[in-house]
Amino acid sequence: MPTYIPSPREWVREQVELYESSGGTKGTTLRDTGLPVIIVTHTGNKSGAVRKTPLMRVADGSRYVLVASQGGAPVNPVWVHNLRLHPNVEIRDLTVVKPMRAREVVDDAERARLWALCVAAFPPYAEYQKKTQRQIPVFVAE
Ligand code: F42
Repeated sequence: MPTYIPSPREWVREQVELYESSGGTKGTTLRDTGLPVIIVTHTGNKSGAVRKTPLMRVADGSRYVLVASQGGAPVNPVWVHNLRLHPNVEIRDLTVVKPMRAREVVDDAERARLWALCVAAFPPYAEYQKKTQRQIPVFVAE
């Protein structure tokens, strides 16, 4: 079993810890927004370690849309590289945990349709995209 390496960011690490230790009944929203969060468990592209990343919950039917916004930072979050190399992930949505496969969305029309869902679920994504030069990567977990 590869080791789990928690996020170096304290608030992220603590959210994962609370979400998982409560079996998906606590720590399931983003701070004071009250908007739902999922936990994506994936594999480090260099370390091979288990990584856990909370993301906003954007549902498209039974699929999830994963948005690599990182608050509109200039560079992609590291988990983008992890998902590109190791697409098999596990997604926790509250009490339900499912193995899924993440695929980066490259088709413009598909991305446009999904982006509208993302912004509807979490309006700040639109601001984050304006803030950064990069096109924010979007994945579908299915
Ligand atoms: N981030 C988003 O991008 N989108 C969201 O919708 C989002 C929502 C959200 C909700 C709640 C919450 O608590 C956090 C939320 N975040 C959201 C933040 C998100 O959880 C991540 O912290 C953020 O996207 C940054 O991702 P990151 O993968 O860059 O994480 C950093 C902090 C990190 O963990 N870095 C590690 C480190 O040690 O510096 C590296 C982890 C890693 O994967 N390492 C690789 C490996 O092989 O293990 C190798 C490193 C390399 O260089 O390739």
